[in-house]
Amino acid sequence: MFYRVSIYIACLICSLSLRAQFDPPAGQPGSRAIHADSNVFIDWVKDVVVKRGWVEAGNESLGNASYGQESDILGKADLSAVSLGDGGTATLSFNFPIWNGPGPDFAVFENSFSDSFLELAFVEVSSDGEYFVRFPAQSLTQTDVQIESFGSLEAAKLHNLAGKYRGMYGVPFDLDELRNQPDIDVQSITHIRIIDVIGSLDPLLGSFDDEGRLINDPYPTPFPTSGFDLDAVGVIYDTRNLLVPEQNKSAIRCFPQPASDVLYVEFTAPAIIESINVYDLQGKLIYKSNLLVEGKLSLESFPAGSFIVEVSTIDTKIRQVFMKR
Ligand SMILES: [Ca+2]
Ligand SMILES: [Ca+2]
Repeated sequence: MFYRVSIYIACLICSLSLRAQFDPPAGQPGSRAIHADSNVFIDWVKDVVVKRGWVEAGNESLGNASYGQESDILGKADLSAVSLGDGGTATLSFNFPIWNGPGPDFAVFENSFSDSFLELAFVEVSSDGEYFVRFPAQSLTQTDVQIESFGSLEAAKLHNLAGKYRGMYGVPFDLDELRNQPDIDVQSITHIRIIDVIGSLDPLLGSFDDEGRLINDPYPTPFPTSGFDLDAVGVIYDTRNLLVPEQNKSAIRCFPQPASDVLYVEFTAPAIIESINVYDLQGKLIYKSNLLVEGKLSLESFPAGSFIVEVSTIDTKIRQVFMKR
């Protein structure tokens, strides 16, 4: 009896310590997933170099993963993807460097058909294409039983791992988490590297999270589609947000920063406004109007946080981040 009670308590402690603590699958309350159609994305991958991994890390005679081609990673997410294979990598570059704006700065898309069949990857960034820093990944999935080829994972047990949502929903990454890392500049990220997680529970083959836990994900997957399937990476902030063209430099100003009840939008040259949209950082449209009375946008109905205001005039469109206190 005592033995059974001890086992019960051990299991309880175990299940408590492995309790989900990160955000849930796309579409559920609190999910940080961002749909590919979201307005927050201003650009997508321009160039890619893929190094395929093995179909099965423990059986190299099966060769490399082969599904998809590099061009499938370019442009907007569309479910066409490249299978990286066990431990395979994709090194991505962009039209403009990515910078650390408020909230997530880019998002990684896999092509999973479900909320629970998840293949995972690490994400690293670089300011020179040579030296990369990894986002601190966390996996709270149990490590006693191997997730099989078509086994299930829970998104809420995964953090800072690409592939935690179904296809067309990007996993957001916030460069702010890496702002104190030496040898990269989070205001100028030129390359992103995606590295397949080898989900084996064999410590000689497997992959570890930031806290030294083995990451359990479907293994083996001895098919041409082995490993993480990289569809796309969407950019939320790049240096174009900072480099306003010379002729527009003082054309619009939003102040104060942070704002409380009112945000003033000031034009230094005559402008005919077509629309004013405000998005939250997940890309959800939360305010829409086609006029601005006395240059004021009332923020009374807005919660505290960061937002993107997008002002479209007849000849230009300007987006600026603002904070409400
Ligand atoms: Ca950020
Ligand atoms: Ca694609």
